[in-house]
Amino acid sequence: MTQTAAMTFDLRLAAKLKSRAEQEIESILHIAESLGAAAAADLCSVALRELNEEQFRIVVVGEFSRGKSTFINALLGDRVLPAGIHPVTAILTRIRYEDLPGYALHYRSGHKQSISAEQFFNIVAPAEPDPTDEEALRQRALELDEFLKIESAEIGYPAALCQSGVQIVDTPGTNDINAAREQITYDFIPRADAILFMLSALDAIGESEIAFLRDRILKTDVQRIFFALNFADLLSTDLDRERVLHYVEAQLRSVIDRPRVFLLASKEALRLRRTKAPVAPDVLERTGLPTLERELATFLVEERTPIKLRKPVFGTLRACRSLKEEVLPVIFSGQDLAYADLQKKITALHPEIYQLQEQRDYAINQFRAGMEDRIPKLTKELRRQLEEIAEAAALAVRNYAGDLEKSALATAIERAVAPKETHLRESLNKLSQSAIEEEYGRAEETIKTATEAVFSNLFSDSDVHRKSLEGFGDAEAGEQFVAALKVGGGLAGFGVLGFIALPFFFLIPFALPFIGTIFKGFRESARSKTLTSIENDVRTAHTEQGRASLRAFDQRWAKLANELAAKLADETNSRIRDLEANMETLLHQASESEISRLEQRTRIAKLAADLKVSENELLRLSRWSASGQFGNV
Ligand SMILES: Nc1nc2c(ncn2[C@@H]2O[C@H](COP(=O)(O)OP(=O)(O)O)[C@@H](O)[C@H]2O)c(=O)[nH]1
Ligand SMILES: [Mg+2]
Repeated sequence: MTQTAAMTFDLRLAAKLKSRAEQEIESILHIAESLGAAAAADLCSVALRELNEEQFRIVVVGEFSRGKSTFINALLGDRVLPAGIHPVTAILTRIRYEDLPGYALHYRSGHKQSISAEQFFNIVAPAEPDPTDEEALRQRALELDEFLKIESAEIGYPAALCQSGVQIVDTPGTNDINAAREQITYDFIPRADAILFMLSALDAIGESEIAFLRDRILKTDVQRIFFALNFADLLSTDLDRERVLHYVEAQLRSVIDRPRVFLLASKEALRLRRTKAPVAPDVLERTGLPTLERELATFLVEERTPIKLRKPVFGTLRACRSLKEEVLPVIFSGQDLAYADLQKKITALHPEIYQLQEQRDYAINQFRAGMEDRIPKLTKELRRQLEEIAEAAALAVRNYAGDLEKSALATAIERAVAPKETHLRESLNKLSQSAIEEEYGRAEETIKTATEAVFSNLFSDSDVHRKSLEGFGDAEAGEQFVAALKVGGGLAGFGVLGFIALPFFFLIPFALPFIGTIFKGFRESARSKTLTSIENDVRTAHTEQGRASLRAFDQRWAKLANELAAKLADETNSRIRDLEANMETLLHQASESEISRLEQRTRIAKLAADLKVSENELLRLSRWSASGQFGNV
């Protein structure tokens, strides 16, 4: 086991914060259950599940043979991934905790297949066939075809680091010209908690690496990047090491503020971690790995943990609010109402609920229609930008002045297209997001008004519930939290929608056409003829890709509308269920004798007090989240 890894990669504070949150959520869940408040209990259960599913995700990127896989192996303390493999067989691989090691492949068809470690190594790092053996070469070509059907791989591994909640993603080289495979890497970047950008201390940093950083990482808003200068063992003097470090830092500063750069000797670190004999700490320190691990851990604890806690904590605070504002007042007021009055009220509730259901259907229909109406404008914008991208790609070929060499030309196209593609995703996501916010917000408002009407009818002749509200109200703290969220979360002001922020790549699946298929008429001799034919092919390929993107956009939009409509229905239904359940609780309580009523009152008052304590704890946690001040946790 990787004892050393566990020690330098210390995530204990994160675990502590998490277990604090867990404890409070559990006690609020218990209170909700004791009060028979199903909707609030659901919110708490969901929050608990989210909390437990939260993992830190470290995504390792960089060009081929920078030592990405070797570095990951060193982190894990074992040879989990094959290193030194042929670029063609590099696939994105996720590694997470599992008691026993296990390997699986995910195919593009959606199929998942478990395989042995040996099979995995054979597929990803096959022995090179003898170039004179035709049968072996044919076999190899078949394997490669088969290989292209694989989308990604997944490894479960019993490493201490993973057990403490870290998932690691190994990505294929960023200079892979297989666009489909590259796309997967891009999809993972925005979802990373930390990005480890692997560079070589020998090559320092190249133009394509800067371009990748600028156009692919920084454009997605990911600022959490660590740079490692691997192969530091191959630099002979300290002076060389210093020099490379400073050079790379200076280069990086042109695109990023205060870059965090570390010298690293991954291969040596892995060797040391795998030796059975005891290793003096300073020997391992010299590989640079422990320093990097400490920095990563500190970053994950201080900057990512608060963000991870936010959603479950906020969900539970919503449950608290519902308990305080809806459930407890109803219960308290019920105790002061005569049984007969209550029955009357409950009978009167049926038509109210029926009306509420009608309002729900009305709001949902409005929402669907509104989403439909948005399509033409969004599609028009998408089409316009896709045409621009196709044109930019073609233009890059026309103006290409470099050597007539596939990968250089591909890089030129990529460089022309990448910023436009990023802009497309960003602007369209923004447009879509605000359209959805408006439509969803309108529907939510309709439902909210209708629900409130039911509540106020129910209690129009009694202000008991309002009084009890004052007793538990901690409105100020709640607002502070919401305000903190607005600042931190970017998207705000929404009840539900704030948390279904679209993933960056959700709406516009857009991949560069596979460059390899474009270079049909590639002949080094006839330069201008070749370029013209490539230009046409590039334009055609992009136009076709554009059509596919438009179709996919339509489909995803429709799917999203359906999902959100279902969510609206769910929300409303759970409010209705809650209302009905509350009425039942109320009736039940009214029928109890005076003495047990007194007992009940004491019991509920105690639950209410407990609720307040737990809520305050969560608010404290959420304020830490907003401020990053963990002080004396
Ligand atoms: N000397 C030296 N070799 C290394 C180091 N890290 C990786 N390598 C070697 O470099 C080659 C490429 O490493 P690999 O991890 O497969 O790179 P990847 O393609 O980025 O995943 C392998 O042969 C490794 O053994 C290092 O720090 N020092
Ligand atoms: Mg690799």
